[in-house]
Amino acid sequence: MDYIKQRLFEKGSLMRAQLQDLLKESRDLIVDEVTIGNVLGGMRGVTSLLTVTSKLDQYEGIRYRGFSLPELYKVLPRYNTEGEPLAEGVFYLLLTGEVPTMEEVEYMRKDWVQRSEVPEHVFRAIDALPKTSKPMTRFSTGILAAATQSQFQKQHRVGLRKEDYWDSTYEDVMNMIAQLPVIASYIYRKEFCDGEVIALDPNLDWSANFAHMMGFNSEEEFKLFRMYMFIHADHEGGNVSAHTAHLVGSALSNPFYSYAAGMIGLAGPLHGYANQEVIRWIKSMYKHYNRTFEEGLSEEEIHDFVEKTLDDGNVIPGYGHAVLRATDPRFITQKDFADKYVQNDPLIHTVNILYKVVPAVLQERGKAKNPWPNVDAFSGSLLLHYGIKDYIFYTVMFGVSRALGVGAQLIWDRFLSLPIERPNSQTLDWFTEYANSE
Ligand code: FCX
Repeated sequence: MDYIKQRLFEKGSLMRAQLQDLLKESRDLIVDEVTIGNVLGGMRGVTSLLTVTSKLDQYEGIRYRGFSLPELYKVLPRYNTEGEPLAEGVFYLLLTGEVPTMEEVEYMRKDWVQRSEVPEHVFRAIDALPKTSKPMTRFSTGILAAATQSQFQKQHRVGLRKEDYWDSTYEDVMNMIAQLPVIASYIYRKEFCDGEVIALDPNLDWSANFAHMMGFNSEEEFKLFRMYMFIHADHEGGNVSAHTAHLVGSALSNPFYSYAAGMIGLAGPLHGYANQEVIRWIKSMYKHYNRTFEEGLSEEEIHDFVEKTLDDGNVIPGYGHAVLRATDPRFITQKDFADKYVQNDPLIHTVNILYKVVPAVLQERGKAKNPWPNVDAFSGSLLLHYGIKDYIFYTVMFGVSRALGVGAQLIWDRFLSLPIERPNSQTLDWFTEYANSE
């Protein structure tokens, strides 16, 4: 058994015992109540899922294994003090709950490099899609096609024992994570560049390799990709992409299927497409005023367009959140990055004005529970600044990163033998009759 699996096995055995004790001692303990408002409100806030990798605090934002983003900057291995946390270390932490050493990060890096060869038919499956296919269609198709490698599926068919499910799930998740930047950059190069594919560099880390294979090779661009992959890696279990992957995995669908399903969920405008929507919306604002980014817009003009968007019955993309009730720390991390590395970018200037204007307008309207920006309000402007102009690709980048958290959780789902999910549903008449009977 390799080193990381050994660590996982030791930890996992203790957690299995913890879970069994919990079930034995406290199976009937009530942790939450469910109202009709919850049922009709997307189960918002109802505690009903077990996620080991991360927890979202409504004011402080995401914590990976208890560490906030600023704390992770201090503890996770980086190539130098000015650098960004390495994805290999993020995954190690999410998976094992332990902060890795640089040696452990290097072990993971080499392991992913070795697992990065994508079967040829994956590219053929992507190529077979019509030209009109969106990048997320290509990406999820690629992941599904890669499922032919699934060791979990093969072993399950020949009678794998339940307590061993985690082992081949681990192999699948590791292979999938290693291959995602190759698949994603293939889509990017084919669709938005000259079609020339760039080979993986075995000396680079996972995030920098993604940048390299997309065609970005400066140290600053590597830092951008490391930061982006780090902040998007996980957001606890109830968001659409993470929950979908967990749900589909609960039917013992293999990790490639489960993750591809999660990616289809990420492709909604209220979730992972919001990073594209932000840029599309800002462009539409400039078009409305017939102005270029360089010519800029005044605070008043931006304010009026925000009001107009709401009056037209649309949401302001990049603002609001189902859980957060403060500015998303992932927004702050990106703003800090921009403040440090980017000077005089007109689009980023607009994003900063929006940060001044939008919360007050949303507060005045009194509808959105959270008037503050989320991660998507900033990410597109940074990517655009560094030359990733085709914003319909942004959600694919988000998706590559999210594999770190969701993949780690899938391994734990199988380690802890979490059962198939099957909440109860009732008809509208049932709810009405129930309400009338009370
Ligand atoms: N602009 C305008 N109205 C908004 C709003 C926004 N940014 N955010 C919320 N509202 C509205 C809702 O549409 C809802 O109106 P309704 O009662 O007429 O349906 C009302 O305020 C209450 O919604 P609220 O409870 O605050 O928010 P939800 O939990 O229902 O929805 C999302 C959360 C994120 C979906 C919502 O804030 C939104 O649509 N934001 C814009 C899209 C976006 O940025 N999504 C990315 C979120 C995140 F980062 C991610 O998951 O990737």
